[in-house]
Amino acid sequence: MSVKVFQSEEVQDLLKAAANLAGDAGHARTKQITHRLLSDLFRVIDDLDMTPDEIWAGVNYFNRLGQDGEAALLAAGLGLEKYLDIRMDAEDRETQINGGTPRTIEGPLYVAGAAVREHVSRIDLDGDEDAGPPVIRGTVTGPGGKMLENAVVECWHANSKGFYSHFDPAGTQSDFNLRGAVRTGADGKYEFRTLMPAGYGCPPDGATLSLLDTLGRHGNRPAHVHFFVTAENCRKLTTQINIEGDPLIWDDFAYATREGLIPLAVGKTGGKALGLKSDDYKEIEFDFRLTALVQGRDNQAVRRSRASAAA
Ligand code: MBD
Ligand code: FE
Repeated sequence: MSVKVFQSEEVQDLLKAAANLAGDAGHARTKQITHRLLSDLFRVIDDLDMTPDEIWAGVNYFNRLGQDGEAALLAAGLGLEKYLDIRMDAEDRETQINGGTPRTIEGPLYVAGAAVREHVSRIDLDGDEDAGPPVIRGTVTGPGGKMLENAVVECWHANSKGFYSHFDPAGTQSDFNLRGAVRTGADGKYEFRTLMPAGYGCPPDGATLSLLDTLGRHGNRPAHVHFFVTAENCRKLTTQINIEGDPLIWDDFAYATREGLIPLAVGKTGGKALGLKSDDYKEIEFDFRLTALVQGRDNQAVRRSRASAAA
C-alpha cells in the first residue's frame, strides 16, 4: 500500500480540528505544538506507509512506558535531553556567553531536599564493600573568575552497583545516600567525601531497554557524578563529571559525556585523617565556573517534575 493522503483537505481539516485551531478555547501554545506534532506524525505515517499494526504497537508502547515510569529515561536515551543542551549551547554562542563549565543533562534521578552543609559534606551514609572513597573538591567561580561565597553545589550519584538511592530496585539504600549539598565559604571551595560510583544500566525489564534492544543499542552509562551549582546573580549550572577510565565514557546511552568533564582521579594517602574508610583515596578536583544572568534572567534553569524527600 502506498497511498498519500496527508495533503488532502480532509486530513488537514482533521488535524486542525484535533488541535482545536479554529476554537478560541484552550491554551494557544499547546494547541500550536499539538497541531505541529500530530501533523509531523501523520506525515511520517504516509511517507513510511506505517501499518495499523505498527501504530498500535507504538500506542501500546506509550502505555508501557508510563506504567514503568520511564518517559524521562527514554528522553535521555533517545537523545532528546542532549538535544536541549545542544540548543542551549547554541543560544549561549549566539549571545556570546562563554567561559562557563560545560553543561550536560540532568537525567531523571535527582531528588530534591538534601541537607545543605557548609563547605564539606560526607555523603556515603551506607557502607559499600565494593567502593573506594573518592574526595571530589574544587572551587566555584563566577563571571570574571571571582570566587563565589554562598554558592550551593548539589551532587548525586550511583553506588557501586549503579543504583541511585530513592530509585534503588533493591530498596536497600538510605534516603539521600550518595546525595548531598554544600555551601561555599569566602574561598569558594566545596568538597564531597563519598564512595566511587559505577555506571548505570536501564532497568532490565523496562520499556526503555526494550526499545533500545530493538534498535540494537545498549542502555548503559559510564560512571558519573551529577551536579547542580547555584549562586546569586548567576545562571544555574547542570552538569556531570565522568570517572576517568570507564570504558563507556564515549559510549554513553544518554550522550552526556563532554570534553572538559572528565577530571583526573589522583591516588592519594591520608584518607583516615579525613575520616574516609581507607587511607588510600582518589582525589578528583573539579572547578565550576558559573555564568552571568542574561538580562537579569536565568535562561538555563529548567523546570521539570522531580522527586523530593525530607532530609
Ligand atoms: C542516569 O543516572 C542518568 O544520569 C541518566 C541521564 C539516565 C539514566 C540514569
Ligand atoms: Fe546519573
